[in-house]
Amino acid sequence: MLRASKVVVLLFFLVSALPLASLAAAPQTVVLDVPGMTCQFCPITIRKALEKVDGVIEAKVVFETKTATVTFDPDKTNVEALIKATTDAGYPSTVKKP
Ligand SMILES: [Cu+2]
Repeated sequence: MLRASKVVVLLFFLVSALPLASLAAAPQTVVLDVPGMTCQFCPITIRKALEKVDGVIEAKVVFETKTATVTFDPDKTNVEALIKATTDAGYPSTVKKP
């Protein structure tokens, strides 16, 4: 009886620890300045390039402000990789200064 309850407690700890472990990699968001956009179709090219990067959760590219707002998993990718992706697509970018 005592041993069985210990197993239950142990299982409870294991199960409750799992969501905490996945929370450790909280998504990050970065805003990139992409000054090379020249028309309404440039954002589509840039968005597709960013979404190809493993770890990118969401990319919003706005022509009017010439910015790309990217949400990504910091365990899988980083800002340097995002900048490389837009640059390789023909649109060099930099981290937007607040
Ligand atoms: Cu264009």
